[in-house]
Amino acid sequence: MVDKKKQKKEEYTAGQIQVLKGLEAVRKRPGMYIGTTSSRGLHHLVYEVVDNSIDEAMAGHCTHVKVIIHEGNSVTVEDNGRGVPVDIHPTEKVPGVELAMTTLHAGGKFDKSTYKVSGGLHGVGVSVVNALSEYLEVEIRRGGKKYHQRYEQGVKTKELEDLGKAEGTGTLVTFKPDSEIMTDLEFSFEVLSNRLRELAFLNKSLKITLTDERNGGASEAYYYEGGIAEYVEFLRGSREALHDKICYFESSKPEAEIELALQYDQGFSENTHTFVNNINTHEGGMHLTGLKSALTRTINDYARRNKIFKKDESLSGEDVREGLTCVLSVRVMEPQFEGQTKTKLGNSEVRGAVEAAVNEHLSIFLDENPKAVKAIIDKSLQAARAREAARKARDLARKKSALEGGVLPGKLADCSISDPSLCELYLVEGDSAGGSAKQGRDRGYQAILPLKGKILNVERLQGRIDKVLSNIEIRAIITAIGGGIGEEFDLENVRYHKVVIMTDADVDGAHIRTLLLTFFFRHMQELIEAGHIYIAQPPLYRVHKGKSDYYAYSDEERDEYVKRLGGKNGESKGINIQRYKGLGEMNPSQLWKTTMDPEARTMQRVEIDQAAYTDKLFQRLMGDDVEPRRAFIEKNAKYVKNLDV
Ligand code: 0RA
Repeated sequence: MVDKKKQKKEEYTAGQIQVLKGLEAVRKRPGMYIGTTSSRGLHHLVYEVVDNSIDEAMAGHCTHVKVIIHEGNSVTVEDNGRGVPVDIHPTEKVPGVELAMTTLHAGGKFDKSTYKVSGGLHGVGVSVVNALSEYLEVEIRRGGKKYHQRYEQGVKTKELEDLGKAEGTGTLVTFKPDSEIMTDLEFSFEVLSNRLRELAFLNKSLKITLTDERNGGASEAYYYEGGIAEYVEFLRGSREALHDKICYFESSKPEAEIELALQYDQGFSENTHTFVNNINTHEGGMHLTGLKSALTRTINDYARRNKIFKKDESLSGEDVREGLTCVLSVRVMEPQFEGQTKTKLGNSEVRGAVEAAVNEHLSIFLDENPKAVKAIIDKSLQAARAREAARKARDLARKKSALEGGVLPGKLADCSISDPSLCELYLVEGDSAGGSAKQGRDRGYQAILPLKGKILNVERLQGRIDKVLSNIEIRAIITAIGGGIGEEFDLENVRYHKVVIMTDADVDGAHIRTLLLTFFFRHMQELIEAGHIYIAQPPLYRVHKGKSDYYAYSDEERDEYVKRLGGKNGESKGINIQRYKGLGEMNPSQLWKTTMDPEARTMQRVEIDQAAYTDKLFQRLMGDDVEPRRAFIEKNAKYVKNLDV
């Protein structure tokens, strides 16, 4: 005979065991769920919680999302949506909110009829955040009442509590990432603000606020009635517009909801950013393909119809995208994300939908804005001519290098093995540091290319690839790396899988580093995306006493070593502190030990986290406008405190 009461109890226990197993899996392998336990994963936790509120906004129920970074690095995300359901789930026998907080992928169980941020890059669900938090508290206002529950390391510390009467509806989640799991615990205001701003642009008329309660406090609010049209204006930044009116439209098709904004400027780069359900599709995909075909076709058709072309002229896709700032945002019910980073839209039906929508609305825009069209087509024709000139210049450069016997640059001290996956190329500022690096290196797999003087600022020469190629230092870098540049860049031919920028820790060094990064970003972006670009981290100090030698990479570390050697500050007890102003102050063996030896060095890998943001950054740092650069350097002065200003 089966005892009913007992059976029920066992069911509950089995459910609990499932929950614990699930959370345990997350805590055991956090990387599987959030990528990393370092800074990137840490911020991912916030996005995961925010995404739920954004989903609620996309469903039309929420107008304001508040994010607060508290002292001690806990974070609150609050929205004025409907509130997470609190009623007991019919089969699981726990409140809806508890289910959401403790079961993996529970998000979709509630509500399938709306677009979701989840399912793409993030979308692992808030239960993962819960599992990876020292504590998480949730507060819900719903049905005239307020509810509260608390969890520690994903496990509830009490049942959902009814706190009595309350007005309005909404959800508030506060969590503190668990220091037993996360290796980074410090939230970056800047990182969060960039993503939240992006989300506000993508969800027009949704207000997102970010408050930092730590040291002094700061607060920003993002609210854009114009949505991605305002995003385009923001992204264009200081580049001068070619036409005043931004082309903007929304179109609802069975396959997708489509929103597009674009504007041309006097610059030469293309800045197209595509999103699917608020996720940046870095690798593009079907929606982007549809957009590109429609753009090329519509502009060519217009020019032909209006007899703007000379007889056999036509414009290529690249020609019509030069100087274009464009944001395409689509909402798809069941997005298929493909590609290496799962940021490529695979749904083929979306391609035709986007193509048709862009054909239709761009034609209308062109017909209604004759002055804009003229400027756009003139510019595209110039692009076509410049492209032809560049092709000739490249041919010439190629022939020239053939004349030089296809040889590597004379200044390059190459390594002896040839497997790119094992090889490293150091780009070293100055001949003297270059000399030390040559002597100190492991010549088996480490190659050295010393760079003399200033590197060309390519940001001011966009579209002038011939000028870029005429610079000797840049040519040496291109030849040494071996993959070519721009549209012809081929990762397969790259000779080193680590290209390491090694500059002095002073203002000039920072400048050269930025110039090099600008060059890589504009002309070898794939090399950055493949994770092949690094920044060497030479020590800032040598702390020396008797036979002991310590190298410190920060002020804190220096103080730590001083303490370890029994001193209070630099002067005491025969401790000598040497501050390295340049790489040249280290002898070859010190340079090896501190900066080049894989066993001992730390290197920073360069990542393009937010291509839109990075584009703006280089615009500001390296473009023609002096003012934004000064503002940027002043704003970020705290990050350069270690530099020798
Ligand atoms: C599913 C159903 C309903 C609300 C939510 C999810 C919801 C989840 C989160 C997470 C953060 N904020 C949220 N706001 C809402 C309610 C469905 C209904 O009321 O009919």
